[in-house]
Amino acid sequence: MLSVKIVADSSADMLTLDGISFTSVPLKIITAEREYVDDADLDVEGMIKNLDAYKGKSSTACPSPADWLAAFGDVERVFCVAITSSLSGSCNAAKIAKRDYEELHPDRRVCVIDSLSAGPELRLIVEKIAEMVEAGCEFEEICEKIEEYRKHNTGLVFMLESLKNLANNGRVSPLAAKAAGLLGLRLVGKASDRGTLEPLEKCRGERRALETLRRVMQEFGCTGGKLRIAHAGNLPAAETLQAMLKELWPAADIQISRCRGLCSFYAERGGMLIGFEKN
Ligand code: X90
Repeated sequence: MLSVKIVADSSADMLTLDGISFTSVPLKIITAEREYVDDADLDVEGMIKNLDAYKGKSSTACPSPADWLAAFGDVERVFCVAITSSLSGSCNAAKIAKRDYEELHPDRRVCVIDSLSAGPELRLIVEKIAEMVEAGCEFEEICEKIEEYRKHNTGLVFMLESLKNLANNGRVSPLAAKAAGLLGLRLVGKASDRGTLEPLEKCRGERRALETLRRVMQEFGCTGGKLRIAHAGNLPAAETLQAMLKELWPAADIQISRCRGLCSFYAERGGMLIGFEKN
């Protein structure tokens, strides 16, 4: 049996995975005063509190090729799952690490998956890879099938109360940024096919936003399979949404988790991301 490992960057909001070797490669959140490494040691709530009080500039940085390479360890087959290449250099760094690793070890293989998404859609991809590995699928077969799964069978929608950090760091178009800072409004949007933020609707109040989320998920082909919700300090909204989705799809497999550092920084307090399966 060839040794296998899954490596995802920290935008996946995952620290561990049951049943198969897994490593998270941290991105960083940077201010003039300090640097937050988005790993298991990060106190996410503490970081958010510090950032709320901090008035200066803040930004983020993706892992380097060396960071990815270090995470590969010493295994024969590696799957990398990276945040959208349209908004981050993480995927490109993983591709460089792949080239170096395969050059160094000609009998080893690395498969890099550009999620064209963030947060819980990466989790769905990671879980699907694990499922196929455990079912005994060949490496090449998984590489092919996971790209199909990502492209045709998963999606991401989100609800944001603020686009401040996304706009300040040039990660949304000026047009989308105009939706930011409007008091009491929530922006509901989705990850576009190109892996960028696509604003869909501005909603007044959280209840409306949650109803809009449920409706757009249906419009995008969600039929209540696996659903992964990641919230940025908004467990009540995540639980309300879970109940609403259960009404529609009683058998849906729904899990709620908290955003780690990178997604908390960009989704901001109150934000929520939902990765879903579609047909
Ligand atoms: O390389 C870096 O410094 C990281 C940059 C990441 C920028 C975008 C992060 C988005 C996080 C926000 C809502 C969902 C967006 C979906 C996009 C496809 C989450």
